[in-house]
Amino acid sequence: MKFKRLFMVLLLSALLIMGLAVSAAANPEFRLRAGIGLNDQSAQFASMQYFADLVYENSGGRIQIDLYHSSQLGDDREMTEALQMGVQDFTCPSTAPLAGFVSGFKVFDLPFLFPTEEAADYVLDSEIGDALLAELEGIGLVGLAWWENGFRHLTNRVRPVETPADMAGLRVRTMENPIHLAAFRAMGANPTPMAFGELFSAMQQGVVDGQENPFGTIYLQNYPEVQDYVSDTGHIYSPFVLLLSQMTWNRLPADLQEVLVDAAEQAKWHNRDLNREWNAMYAEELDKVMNLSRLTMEQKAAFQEATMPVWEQYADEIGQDLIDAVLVKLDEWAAQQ
Ligand code: TK8
Repeated sequence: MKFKRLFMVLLLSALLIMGLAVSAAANPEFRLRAGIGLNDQSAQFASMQYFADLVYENSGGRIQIDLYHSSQLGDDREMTEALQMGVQDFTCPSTAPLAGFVSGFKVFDLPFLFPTEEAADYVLDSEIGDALLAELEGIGLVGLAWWENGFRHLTNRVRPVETPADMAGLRVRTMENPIHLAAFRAMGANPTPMAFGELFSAMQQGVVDGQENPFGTIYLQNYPEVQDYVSDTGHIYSPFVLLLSQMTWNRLPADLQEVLVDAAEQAKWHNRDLNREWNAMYAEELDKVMNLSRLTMEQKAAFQEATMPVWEQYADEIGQDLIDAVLVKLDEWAAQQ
């Protein structure tokens, strides 16, 4: 009889603990929403999932992050504004459409600024990147980490592009950023700024002839269905920035704020590694389905030379001090190679 009672107590205790665990999973203390522009096949989405899983695990189930992809919650600028209003919790935009939010972000739009991804890491993870993230605090945003979109390459449906002359007159969609527009005008194109979510249909309807994005985006957004030519111009390196609403941050206790910061840092390296692996893989896939022009150093130099005037044109708007600081940091990186 005694054994039976002990067994029932243990069984009821186990059921109670399981019930509490299930109820915690069903009812997290904080249920947050994260929106991105890329689709659920992207390295960015996989990295957001990795981040969300880390946060859930390290918060003991107290924070659940629901992920929305493919611009379901809006485009980069709209989602960033939603964070400022406190109606969305996370997003991870390219820095280019945020130039209007943080002027210093424009430095990353200077054509051919970064020679490699590792050089970009060195600058973004330095006091320069920290200072730019800190500028977000004044506008209702918390910059959690610098993630990677990657080097941008040109696609179009008109002709192979291997020299600036080949770019003449091409109607190219760019992100909504004055320096990107100026760079493509300098290369001879006829650029149109447009939100990411509108891009595929604009190419499908012939509103634009081409666009520019990293290889993974080109492949996973099915651009080969509406584009015939891709050139590995690598004309601009795009960072992503993982953003949290200041209003959400303020609602969280310090221990959960720390969980988010730590998870963002871990997910940053996961994102960069995955993004580089997948961009290289998708370049090979694109070579099978599009006419891929792999430019020589000399051909790339011609595009770089054509875009140099843009640096002088925007030096005052960006701040020569910031540009010089980035160039000094890049020299520091180069000296270590
Ligand atoms: C996705 C965008 C995209 C960017 C663009 O949200 O707009 O072309 O490269 O990755 O940020």
